[in-house]
Amino acid sequence: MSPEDRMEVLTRQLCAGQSTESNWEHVQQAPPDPIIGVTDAWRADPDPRKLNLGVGAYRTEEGKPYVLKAVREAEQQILADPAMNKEYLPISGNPEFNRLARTLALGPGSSAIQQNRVATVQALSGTGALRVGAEFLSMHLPASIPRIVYLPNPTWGNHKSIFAKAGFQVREYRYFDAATRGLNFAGMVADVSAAPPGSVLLLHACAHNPTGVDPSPEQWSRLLEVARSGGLVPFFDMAYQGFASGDLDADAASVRLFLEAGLELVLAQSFAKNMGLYGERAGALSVVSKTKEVATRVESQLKLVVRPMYSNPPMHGAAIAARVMGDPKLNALWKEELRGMAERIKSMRQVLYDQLVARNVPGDWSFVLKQIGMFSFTGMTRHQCEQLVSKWHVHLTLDGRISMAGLSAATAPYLAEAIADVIQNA
Ligand code: PLA
Repeated sequence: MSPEDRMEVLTRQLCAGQSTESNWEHVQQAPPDPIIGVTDAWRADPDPRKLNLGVGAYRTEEGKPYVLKAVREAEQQILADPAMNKEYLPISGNPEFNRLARTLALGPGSSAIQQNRVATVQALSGTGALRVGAEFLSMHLPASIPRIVYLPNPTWGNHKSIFAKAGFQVREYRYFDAATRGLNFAGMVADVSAAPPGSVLLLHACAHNPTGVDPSPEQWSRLLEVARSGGLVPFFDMAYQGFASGDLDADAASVRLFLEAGLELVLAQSFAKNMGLYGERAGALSVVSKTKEVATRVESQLKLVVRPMYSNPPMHGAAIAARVMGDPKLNALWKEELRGMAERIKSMRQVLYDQLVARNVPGDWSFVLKQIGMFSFTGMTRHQCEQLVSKWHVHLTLDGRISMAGLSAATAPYLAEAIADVIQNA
C-alpha cells in the first residue's frame, strides 16, 4: 500500500471510530538534533576516553559542569527570603529581571532606555526569545512586506527552523570564507545590500556560532549603514555576551552602535552561557521602538504572543539572574567568574594550537588562536568528523565545530592526537 493509500484508509477508519492501528502509525522517525544529539551519543558511548565537544557548554579544567559561585549565592538568598513564593509571574515575566537584562545589553546610558522606548519580555532563554521575536515580527511587520529573514551562512542550525516556524522565508547572506577562515565581508555586504526593504537581518551580536569570526568595529559601522539605507530590521542574537572578550560591555558594542544610530531593533538575550544557567532557561526579548508610545503597544502585543504559547515564563532562573545583576557584590563576583571562564577558553586555544603544531599536523592552524568565543570552526570534513567520533570517541558536530569550552589541558593532547590522525589518514 502506498503511504497515501494508507493515510486514506487510516483517515476513513478514524472517522468511522473503528481504527485498528495507531493514529500515529504513519509517523516517521525523526533524525537526532545535530547539536543536542551529540550529547546523547556521547552519553551512550561507553569508552572512558570519550570527549563531548559538541554542545556549547562550559566545563571546568576537570571536565565538570560549572555552577557559578554568584549563582549559588543568589540561590541561597532566594531560598532564605521569606517573601519568596511560587505564584505565577506576569505574562511578560519578572519586571526587575527584564529591566536589568536590557540594561546589561543596551547600556545604562542608552537613550532608548532613558526614553522608555524598549519593550522587554522574559523569555525561555535565547531560543524562546528568538521564537517570540520572530512570531511578533511575522504578525506585526507591515502587511505589504514579505516575511523574509537573512541569516549568515553558516549560522546556528536552529535559526532556520525558528524563523521558518514563524512563517518566514529563510535566505542566507555570505559570511564565512573557507579559504581564509575569516569573514567574507564583501560577500556579506553584497548580499545584505540586495535584501528587499523590511527584511529581517539576523546578526550574531558577538562570538559568531559556529565560526568564531566576528566583524571588526569598522565593518560593523559599514553594516549599520547598509542596514539603515536598505530599510532592514536588525535582529541581534546575543547568546554569548561576555564570552567573546570576557567583558560584558565590550561584547555589546555592535548592538549599542546600531542603537545609538537611532535604529529600531530586536534583541534576543540568553543567560545560558554567561551565567551558566543553561537549564534554567533565563533569557529576554527586547524590541526597541522609535517612541515610548509605540513601545507600550508593542509590549502589549508581545504578551499576546506569549500567552497562548506558554502563558508566562518560569521564575527561578530569572530570579537568580536578577539578583546576580542587581546586587553589587554578586555582580562583581559574576564578572570576575565570567572573565575567568572566557580566559580559560582562550587558554585552551593556545594549548590546542601548541599541541597541533608539536605534532606537525598539516595546515595552518593559527585560526584556532584567532577565532572568538566558545567554538573553533576547524574546516574538518564530515568524514574526518565521523572518524573522530567512531575511532577516537571525540564527539562533535559534523560541520567540524569544536566546543573549546569543553576542552581541558588534560584532554587537549588527546584531541590533537585524534585530529592529527584523521587529517592524515581519514
Ligand atoms: N543563539 C545562538 C547563536 C546559540 O548558539 C544558542 C545556543 C542559542 C541562541 C540558544 O541558547 P539558549 O536557548 O540555551 O539560550 N547554542 C548551543 C546550544 C550552545 C544549542 O544548540 O541549543 C550550541 O551548542 O550551539
